[in-house]
Amino acid sequence: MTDLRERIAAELIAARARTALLTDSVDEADLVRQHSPLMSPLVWDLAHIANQEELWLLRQVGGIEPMHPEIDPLYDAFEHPRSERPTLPLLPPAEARAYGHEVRGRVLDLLDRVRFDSASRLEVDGFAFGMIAQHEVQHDETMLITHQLRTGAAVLAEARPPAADASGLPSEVLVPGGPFTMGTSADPWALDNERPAHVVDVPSFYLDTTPVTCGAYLEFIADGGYDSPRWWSTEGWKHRQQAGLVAPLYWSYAGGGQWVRRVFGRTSPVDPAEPVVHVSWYEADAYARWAGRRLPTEAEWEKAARHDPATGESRPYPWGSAPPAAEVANLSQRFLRPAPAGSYPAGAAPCGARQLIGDVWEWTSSDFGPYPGFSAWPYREYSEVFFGPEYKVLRGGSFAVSPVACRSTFRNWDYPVRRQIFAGFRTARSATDSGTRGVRGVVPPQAMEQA
Ligand code: AVJ
Ligand code: FE
Repeated sequence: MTDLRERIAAELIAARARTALLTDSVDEADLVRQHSPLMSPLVWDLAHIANQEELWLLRQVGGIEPMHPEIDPLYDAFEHPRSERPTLPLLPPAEARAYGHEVRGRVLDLLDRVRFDSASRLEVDGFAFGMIAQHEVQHDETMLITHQLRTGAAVLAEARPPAADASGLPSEVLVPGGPFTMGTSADPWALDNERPAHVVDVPSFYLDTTPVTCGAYLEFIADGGYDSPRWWSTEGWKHRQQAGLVAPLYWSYAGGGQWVRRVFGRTSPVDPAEPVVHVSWYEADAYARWAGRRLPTEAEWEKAARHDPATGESRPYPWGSAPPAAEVANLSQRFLRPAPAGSYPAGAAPCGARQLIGDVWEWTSSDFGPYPGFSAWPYREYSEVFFGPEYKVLRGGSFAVSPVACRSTFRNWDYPVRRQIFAGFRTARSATDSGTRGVRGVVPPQAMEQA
């Protein structure tokens, strides 16, 4: 119990440190401004984080009376779309901060006395506390997305991940066919859409060893990929035309074959070794077809990330069950960009794939839907209301998410047109397909270097 209490306190405190950095690094005008109609003003996220923490921990777990019931509707994500939020009578920055501070003080008091009573499902294994820690770091990623959208002088420190040596890495790895356990019934902090564990038979396939790099993506651009409808789905081509897409979001052409990209207020040449980020599902899908390949299904992605052929078991992370350390994955906004392809050999999966956790969210070909036996918990609006073909699943987490909300079973979802999220992708092919395109040669799995 002491361990659980300490873990919860540590997760909540770490999340709040990041929230504070993201909201203290800009001035008041910047906090209340809407930087894009796709995003809330940062001051909305700040009070929404506090309001959810009050709702679930103080009211539901603690049985404590609402502190300011009149503000609840302002911070209910379903009452007001993001585009409307700047017109609401939101708490000003100082009051939003004070509200968060007050709630957190009471939560830490509650944490000292809560008994994690088995009669209350929200309390068992500290689930509600884990859910709220995950909620805050998810909004820390949302707020970082807002930081990337904002214009003006850079305010976040630029820490760059070290260079990687990807030479000798095969371009793809084999994941042998057969059943594996997808989802989880055992992880106490897994969210409802990750449950329950169920067996899925996945035929043999090959998966890119690393996420697709800017260098590879530049070849697609140079080959006229954006101008050839043959690589695009019908919907994707329509969108490419309407939106005038020519390159990933934040890229601009500098002439002479050079592209530059803006990263948190600073512009620099596109790094060919870095995984591509800020592409829509439609662009990822078109690139994959151009490469003679396809996006992996969600089941393929998860099998590559956690199935251990030596034991037949599914593990929490590609490298096993130890929580993500700095040596295995690029998480927690430690660097504000993905690490070069081939980084993190210590984080490789048994199949040899690298960087499945962290760096960039990876688009999969799958629609967001319930697993067999799904039941909404603790509220329908976390996942269930989003199930359907209009959302595509992303896996693996980006450099912007924290370990508490990142694991091999974690599922994210968004519209196929979205590009402001930290999303990239890797490609796959069925073992029965040849996967022709020159940019992706086929290397026998035996030649693969195991980390
Ligand atoms: C799981 C990232 C799609 O940001 O909309 C935050 C997470 N849910 N507050 C989102 C979430 C409620 C959610 N995503
Ligand atoms: Fe939220």
